[in-house]
Amino acid sequence: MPGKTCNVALLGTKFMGRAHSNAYLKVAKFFEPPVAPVMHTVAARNEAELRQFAARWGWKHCTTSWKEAVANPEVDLVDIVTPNNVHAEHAIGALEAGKHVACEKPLADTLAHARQMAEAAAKARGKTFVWYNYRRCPAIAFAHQLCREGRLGRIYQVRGCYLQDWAGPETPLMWRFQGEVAGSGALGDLCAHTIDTVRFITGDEVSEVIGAAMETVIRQRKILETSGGEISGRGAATSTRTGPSTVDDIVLFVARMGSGALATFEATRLATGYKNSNRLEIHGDKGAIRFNFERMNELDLYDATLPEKLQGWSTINVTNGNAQHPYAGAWWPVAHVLGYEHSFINQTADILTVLGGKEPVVPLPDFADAYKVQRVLHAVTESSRNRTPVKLSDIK
Ligand code: SOE
Repeated sequence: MPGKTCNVALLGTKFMGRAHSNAYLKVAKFFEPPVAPVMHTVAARNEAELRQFAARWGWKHCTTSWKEAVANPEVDLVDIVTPNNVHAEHAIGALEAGKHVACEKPLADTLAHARQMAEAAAKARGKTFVWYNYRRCPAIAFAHQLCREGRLGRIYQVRGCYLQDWAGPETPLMWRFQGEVAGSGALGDLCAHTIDTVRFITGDEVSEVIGAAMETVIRQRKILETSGGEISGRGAATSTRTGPSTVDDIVLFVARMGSGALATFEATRLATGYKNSNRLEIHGDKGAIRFNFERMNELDLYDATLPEKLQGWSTINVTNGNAQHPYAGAWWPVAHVLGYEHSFINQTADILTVLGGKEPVVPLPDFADAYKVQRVLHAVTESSRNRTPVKLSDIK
């Protein structure tokens, strides 16, 4: 890393572009990363939107050519927030250009693309990172630490469910509903987070998908055409045309973990009434944890090693810097809580820490690690399609 700065090129704008831009802007205000980010270039296809985005967030340069951004010798880190089906092209191009690469989740739309990314990363000079940002909600990072300390003991059972309700019949045919772009629906968009979080906290891997069901409930969605004829994700319908949604709105599966624990996973964008309820429960012989992102600063802990008369669920507000709660020392006094955007700022601090040759607060997923999640996504899809169990040992 030349000097103590890292020139960042962001590929893509929209929701994750905003979350990442905000993180680059804020990180050095709250952390002392060994390498400071420079918001060097942002690339996107729609020039008018791109210029407005660059000006609003303070990106120095903008280009409609991702290849130009990736080839720029001044760029050190390429950050990919484009749709899933171009993650591989963008990431492999950046790795071959000698860059470090950060990529939004899931790693890719398909197992084949994800494998190409992992193989390219294994040969490349640059480091790789994947934005499984929920690892950096302090309560989840704390659960990781507790589990690794042995506080839960032998894990019996895991229960993860990620519930949203924004994908009803009125939601247009965005790229997230086009299988050839997204790869999958609730599975890759939401369940990928849960699978990664379970792996992260327990240190265990899914060894078998025992059974899975994936459902496309809403099969036709309105096509919103922008002036450029693109399919937009928002605004009033400009046509009565509809197109096929080819992804899962709901996914459920039962899995066996390598330790022998049984796990149930659920992800849906049709859970009427739930907006972003990313929940996890892990039960062991010494204790249990409960997490719900809608109360993201809190972790519920059950200590089964206490005398029975003292046992009960305790709710820990994981914001106490004096107690060395992860990331808490960088933020506000205890109980002055954090939000969604802080998970991205915490991750940006860890990425810059690793680029500076130091250790992150908790492990960061690279392409090889995120490929393990993609193998589970593929196993779920195969199990649902064929209505059979799928062992992960059968998936390269
Ligand atoms: C939409 O489902 C979404 O933005 C996901 O893509 C994100 O990964 C999740 O953090 C919030 O919901």
